[in-house]
Amino acid sequence: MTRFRLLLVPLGAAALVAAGCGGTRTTAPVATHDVSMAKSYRFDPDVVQIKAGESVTWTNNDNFTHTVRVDGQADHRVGRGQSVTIRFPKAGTYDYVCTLHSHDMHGQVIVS
Ligand SMILES: [Cu+2]
Repeated sequence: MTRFRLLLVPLGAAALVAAGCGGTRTTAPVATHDVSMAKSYRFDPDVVQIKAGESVTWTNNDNFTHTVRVDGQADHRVGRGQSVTIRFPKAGTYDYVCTLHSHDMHGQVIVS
């Protein structure tokens, strides 16, 4: 019984940390074509809204290399001070992620 309890405590702490990270996300989409990879390990804003045929540019303003991968497509490596522009020809909701820091860095492009 004592042993069982010891196992439960660390698991509970980990779950709390994970919930805290997810809760800090921006939820309302922002109408913009520019996403900053801001210090530290953030997409700002993380949820953006554009029209079909338009592009989004991600610019790395952090001190670390990040990536942008949209819906399992090509993974774009973006070093410090660099940027990547991706065009969205079709309407839909596209999830994107930094594959190096997927726990903290993810967002959506909503194309109308
Ligand atoms: Cu990253």
